[in-house]
Amino acid sequence: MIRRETRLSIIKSAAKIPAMTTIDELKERIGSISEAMGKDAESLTTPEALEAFRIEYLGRKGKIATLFKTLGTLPQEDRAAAGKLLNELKARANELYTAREESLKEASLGERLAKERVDLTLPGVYHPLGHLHLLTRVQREIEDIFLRMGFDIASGPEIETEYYAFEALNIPANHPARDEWDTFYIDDTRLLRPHTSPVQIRVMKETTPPVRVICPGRCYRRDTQDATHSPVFHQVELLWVEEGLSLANLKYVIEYFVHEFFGEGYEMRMSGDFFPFTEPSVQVHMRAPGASEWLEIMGAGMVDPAVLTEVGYDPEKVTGFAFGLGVERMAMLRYKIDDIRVFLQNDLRFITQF
Ligand code: FA5
Repeated sequence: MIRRETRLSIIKSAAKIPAMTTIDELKERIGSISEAMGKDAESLTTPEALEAFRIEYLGRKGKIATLFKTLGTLPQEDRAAAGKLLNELKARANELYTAREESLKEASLGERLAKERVDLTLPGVYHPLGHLHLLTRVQREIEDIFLRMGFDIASGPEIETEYYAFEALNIPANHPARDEWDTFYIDDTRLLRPHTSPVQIRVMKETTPPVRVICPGRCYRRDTQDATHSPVFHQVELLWVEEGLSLANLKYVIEYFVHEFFGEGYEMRMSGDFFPFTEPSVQVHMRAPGASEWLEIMGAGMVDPAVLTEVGYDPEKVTGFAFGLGVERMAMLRYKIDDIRVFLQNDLRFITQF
């Protein structure tokens, strides 16, 4: 029973193998397959056709595999030569297949590139980069100089009470000095601060000497707007309270700071002034190289004993000095800006220069 089945299957498979009795017949067959294969390969323009080619020639049941099966029907002495010929045929089929596969890949890539082509001559999309306003930069630069000198930075509210803005600074209600600053009230007792000096009071009330601090911030005044005055401007307040400080220390700090900020070539002039909260009081003017005009940059002085007493310090033990510096004025001198109004006008032609 088993034998019969085995025989049957042999007969079946033998029927599929083309009978090949001589190597010449095999050569002829190889020749015609090779020729057909070359022609077929030329018309392979789609991945489907390529796959059909692979199955027809290189597949497990393909033409070449079928020829390999005939090897057994050849005389023993021809088999080696026939095997070699068949291997060459198979190698050629593989070559044709790979070459067409490559060129199809290239073609589809080319098609995609053509479709997705980027036109480099089109104008790009412009994303402008912003930067800090000149005043912010100048203020930070001033802060950095004092941080290096060992000062801390403090801040206070822009809406201030009369007590901190005036009374604690030795400016009672009927003092003539109020006229200059008595402005922009929110209600009966609160106003937009006209200077940063109230922050001195807040700091001193919260700490004990030694105090070494700067207080940068925005200020508001009723000043008529002109080339050097703006109703909104910035100051940096400085306060140093400790035992044994004198006007000479104040002068040194100002000179050192001015030199750090401006470098060489700027002239500085100090002259007497009056502030109810300092005694003696001075004002400082600067002149840019080659300029004829002097510009006031700050008011300064030794902290008045009445102010030290008000915050609970003993004026017999400690002394101190303070100044209020105009940030816009510093920027104007450094960058030769002759009108303060440009800082607030938001004109990009000005802003982007820095
Ligand atoms: C004061 O404001 C005092 N608080 C300064 C001070 C502090 C003195 C501590 C003593 C001790 P004055 O009003 O002079 O002072 O202003 C100081 C600086 O602020 C001026 O030198 C100027 O640079 C700037 N400033 C004042 N008003 C304006 C304004 N309207 N526009 C631009 N800058 C101004």
